[in-house]
Amino acid sequence: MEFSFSDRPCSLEKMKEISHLNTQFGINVTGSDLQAEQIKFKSGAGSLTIVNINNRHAKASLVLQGGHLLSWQPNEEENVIWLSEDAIFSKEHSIRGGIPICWPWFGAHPVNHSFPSHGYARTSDWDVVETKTLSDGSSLIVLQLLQDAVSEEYRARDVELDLRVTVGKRLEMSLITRNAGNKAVTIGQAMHTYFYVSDIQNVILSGLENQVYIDALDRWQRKNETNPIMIKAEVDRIYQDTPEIPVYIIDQAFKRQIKIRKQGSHSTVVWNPWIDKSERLGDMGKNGYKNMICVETGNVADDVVMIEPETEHSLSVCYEIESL
Ligand code: TA6
Repeated sequence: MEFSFSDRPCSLEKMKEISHLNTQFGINVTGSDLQAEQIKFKSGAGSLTIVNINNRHAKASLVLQGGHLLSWQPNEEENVIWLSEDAIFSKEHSIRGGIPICWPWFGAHPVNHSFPSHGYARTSDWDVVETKTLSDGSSLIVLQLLQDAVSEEYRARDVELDLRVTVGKRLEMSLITRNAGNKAVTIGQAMHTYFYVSDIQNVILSGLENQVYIDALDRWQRKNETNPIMIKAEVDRIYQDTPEIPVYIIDQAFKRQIKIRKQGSHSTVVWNPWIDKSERLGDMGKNGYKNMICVETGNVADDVVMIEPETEHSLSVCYEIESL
C-alpha cells in the first residue's frame, strides 16, 4: 500500500506557510547513507499541510490537521498503517484511516451527543513545536494542538495537548495532556490506529485473552475473551483495565506480526466495521474492511483519566514489526 503525498496546487498564502515550515522545521540531510529531505512539508489534498518523513529506517507521512499520522513504512516492509482509498481530505473533516487522535473524549460526548464523535483534536489545527534527527537516525516531530480555533462550547479549558512522534525501525507516539488550570480535568482519549493487514480473515490478534471487554455491538454487555481473536464479522470491543502487555497482530501472509506496546493506557479497543457498517460509513473504500483492523490504545469508558492541576498525563504506544 503505497501513498505518495505529492505537492498539490495551492494559494500563495499556503505556499508561504509551507515555505515558513520548511525553513523553520524542515530537515535536509546529505551524505552517502542518509536521506536528503528527511522532514519536508508540502501542501496536500484539501490544501491540508502534509509532512513527509524519510530516513534510513522508514518513511512516514502526517497531516498537521489533527496531528494525524497517515502512513508508516519501515524499510523492506509493507506499510503498517491502513488508509482508505476514499479518505476525505478537507478542513475540519476526519480522515478514514491512519492514526486519528481521539481527545478529550472517546466516542460520543458523555453529555452532549451533538458534539463531534471522538472529540475535536482530530479535526483541529495543530502546530509544529520541534523536529529533530535522533542519534540512531530516527526522526522526531513534536506537534501541539491549537485550541484557539476550537469552539468555546466544548473546548477543554486550561489544558494543553502535545503529540511526540518518533519515526524509525519502530513507530513511537506519546500523547501528552497538560493541565495548566487550577481544577482537575477528566480526559477520555485514544490513538485510533488503523493497521494494514493482508486479509482480515487470515490474521490473529493475541494478547487480549482472559480480558474483560464491553461489546459495543451487543447492548454494551461485559464479556470475557478466552481465545486469540479472529475477525469474521463486525467487531467493536472495548477491553477495559488491560495490563501493559504487548498485543500482536499476527499476519502469516505478510510473514510478520505487528507488536503493540503501550504505557499510560488501560483500554484497548478492537474494531472492524465489516460490510454493512463500511457501507454506512461511506469512506472505507471498496472492500477496505478486508485489509484493516483497528487496535486502539487509550483510556475510554471506565478508564478515563483524571489529571490534577499542574500535572500531566502521557499515553504512549510503540509499534514494531517482527518477522514470522
Ligand atoms: O473505535 C471504534 C469506534 O468507536 C466505532 O464504534 C466506530 O464508530 C469507529 O470508532 C469509527 O468512528 P468514526 O467517528 O471515526 O467514524
